[in-house]
Amino acid sequence: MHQERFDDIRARFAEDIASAASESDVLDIKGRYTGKKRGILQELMASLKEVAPEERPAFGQAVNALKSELEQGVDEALARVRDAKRAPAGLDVTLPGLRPDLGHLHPITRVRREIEQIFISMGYAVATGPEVEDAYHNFEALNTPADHPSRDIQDTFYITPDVLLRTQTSPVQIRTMEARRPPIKIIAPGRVFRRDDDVSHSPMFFQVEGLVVDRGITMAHLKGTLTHFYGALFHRDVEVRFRPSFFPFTEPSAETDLTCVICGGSGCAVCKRTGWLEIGGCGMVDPAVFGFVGIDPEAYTGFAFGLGIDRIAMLKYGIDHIRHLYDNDVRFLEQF
Ligand code: 2NM
Repeated sequence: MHQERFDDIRARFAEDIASAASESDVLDIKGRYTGKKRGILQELMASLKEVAPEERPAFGQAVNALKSELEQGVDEALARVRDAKRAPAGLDVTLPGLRPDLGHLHPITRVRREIEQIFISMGYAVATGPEVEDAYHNFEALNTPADHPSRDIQDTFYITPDVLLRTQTSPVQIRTMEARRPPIKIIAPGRVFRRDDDVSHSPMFFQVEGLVVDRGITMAHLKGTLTHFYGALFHRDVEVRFRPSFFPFTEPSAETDLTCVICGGSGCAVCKRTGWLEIGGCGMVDPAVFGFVGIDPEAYTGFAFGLGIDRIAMLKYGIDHIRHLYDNDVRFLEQF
């Protein structure tokens, strides 16, 4: 009989299909056995003419039965290799998954929030205002005359002769003093813009300015406030030193120096061997500024100060170029 040929095909198919490792292996085997052109079953059917006439119907039925059997084998093998692709052998699905990368705050945002918290703890309110300002609030009311160099188009981004990108956050202090009576105790953090671009200057950077107006406010309050603030910010004992300076909006005015927080005052490359860091400016609000906002300079005095958040962030995190803060390169940002 032909039973042996059937058994032989069945056995070879079982062996082939068991060793199939991929979908293309299975499809290959399927073609070899059940393909319409020169498939093994096709050839088996072609040999029908060599079969005795009375056996032909049974032979034909047996070929068809074998064909469905092989097709079922192919389907099962396909299911098996597709499953294996989804969960390769050896994958332990009970292991914890990969932790997705979480976003986090930009170093400047972190430092700004820390600064805000320290002043909030001292009873200050946080004030904000427009980044696109008018010349009156950015210069005029700050006692900065029309011919002052900081008004120069070389230094300021003008939109029209009267509208500009604020060069400092002091216009927020002016707007606060216009709107409210003393006592006033605010900080104004935010973006400011100057036509400047080098290792320590960016055309857009962040500033915090502070303002306290009340009866009997003195420069001693200013120095004590800044000493406490910088100590809290850098988590160490620091000294603040005033060097006489000039700003149109304060009188007297001072540059603020801080004990170098890198070397502790003994002298290093960051403080250029001086033991001190230039960290900002400050002074007593000029009576002329009180005149612009309608506060009586005979009754009230006030102190004001300003500092750059970028510079603080660079010192806190040891960043050597301001550009790193604004490139938004994730390889840099991921370090914080
Ligand atoms: C500084 C330095 C010194 C300042 C003054 C005022 C205002 F509005 F009260 F006049 N706001 N900010 C000030 C004073 C800012 O930044 C370096």
